[in-house]
Amino acid sequence: MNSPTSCNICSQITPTGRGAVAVVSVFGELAGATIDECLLTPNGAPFTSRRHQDVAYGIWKSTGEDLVVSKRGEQHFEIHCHGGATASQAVIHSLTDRGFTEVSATEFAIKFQDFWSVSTQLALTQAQTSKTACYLLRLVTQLPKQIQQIRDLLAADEREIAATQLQSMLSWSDFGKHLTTPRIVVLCGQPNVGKSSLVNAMAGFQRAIVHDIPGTTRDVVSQALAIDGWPVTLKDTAGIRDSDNPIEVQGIAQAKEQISKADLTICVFDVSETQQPESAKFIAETKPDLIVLNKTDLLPSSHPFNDESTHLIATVKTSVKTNVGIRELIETIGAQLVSATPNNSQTYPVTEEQHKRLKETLDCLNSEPAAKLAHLLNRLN
Ligand SMILES: Nc1nc2c(ncn2[C@@H]2O[C@H](COP(=O)(O)OP(=O)(O)OP(=O)(O)O)[C@@H](O)[C@H]2O)c(=O)[nH]1
Ligand SMILES: [Mg+2]
Repeated sequence: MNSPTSCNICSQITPTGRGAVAVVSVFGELAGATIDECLLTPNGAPFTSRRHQDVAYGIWKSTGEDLVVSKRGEQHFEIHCHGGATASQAVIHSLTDRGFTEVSATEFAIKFQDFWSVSTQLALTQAQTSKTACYLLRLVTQLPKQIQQIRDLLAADEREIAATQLQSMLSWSDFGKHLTTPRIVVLCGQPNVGKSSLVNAMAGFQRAIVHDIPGTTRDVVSQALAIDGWPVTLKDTAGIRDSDNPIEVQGIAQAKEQISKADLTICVFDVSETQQPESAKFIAETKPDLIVLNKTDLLPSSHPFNDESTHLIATVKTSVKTNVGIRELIETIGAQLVSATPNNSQTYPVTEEQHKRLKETLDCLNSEPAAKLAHLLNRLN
């Protein structure tokens, strides 16, 4: 645990917005005296005379607000107010009036814990599904332990073992990043093939406008959803074709940009319309990870993709109209997005900064076999 230096800081450590309780944490050499000055306890005795970890009810004199104060350490207190911004902000104002500096919850936490614990806890607060929260919750304790183990290995001059462990952690960086950052799935294709209809079918509501006029979608339409518990941003794009319409041309340019940034690109075709040579050209240009042959209700018994240009690409047949193949499509996307998961003892970075620190340590180990220990440990701090 880091020992905090002399300073007077306060922070709301619960999330902003509505909640049952808002907690303001206070630290510093002025903390005790300020709490005693501002808090009226039921028997009038100063709160700081209490023991470590004691909890007491009181009234915050300047606001008349009922609250509960707990003593976390000689210079560290927590003030539990009514939820919402008003009560906690009033407490923070009376603290800043008395010389405290308001800091973010992360800055406050980093005074007491190391970077690895704080940044992983912060990532946990950003989890969007219970599945990703489970992975992150395990890392809150295991990642700092693993970092300590690597520090110990370096101190014992076991550099090769440390490098192997760093390498193994970094091999899961992309998985770790996507525990909080949704993967991007882009649907592209020629106009009118049913891209927006498929987005709506997967989202479960009418997110995008659907129409039988080709060129309906212009802007990129994004929809957040969870596929097999993994956070995903689904992007519906403008149908790609040669066009003189300047607005459509912009939409098509945006569609191509989205394809270049996607984690998974899905090319949608209308089985009843597609000409094989055109489709092959389109596939060669967009290089999809998955092909969807939509509108099978119009042409149920055949499809035009039994050629060499597509046989290596996974294909799902759908009909939005008759609700066929949508579940299979969702399952195939999930399987393609996350083909492997780490075992329970594997640790890995979950933020860009964590990745950077591990990578720099490994690079240093590989490029400077005689690097000084302090130099290596600095990178892991
Ligand atoms: N028969 C049938 N019609 C469908 C199916 N899926 C979509 N459609 C219809 O096809 C038309 C075009 O659908 P959209 O979802 O707007 O197509 P899009 O690919 O988004 O079109 P653009 O935005 O113009 O690129 C609409 O009339 C839909 O109702 C399907 O599986 N079967
Ligand atoms: Mg559309």
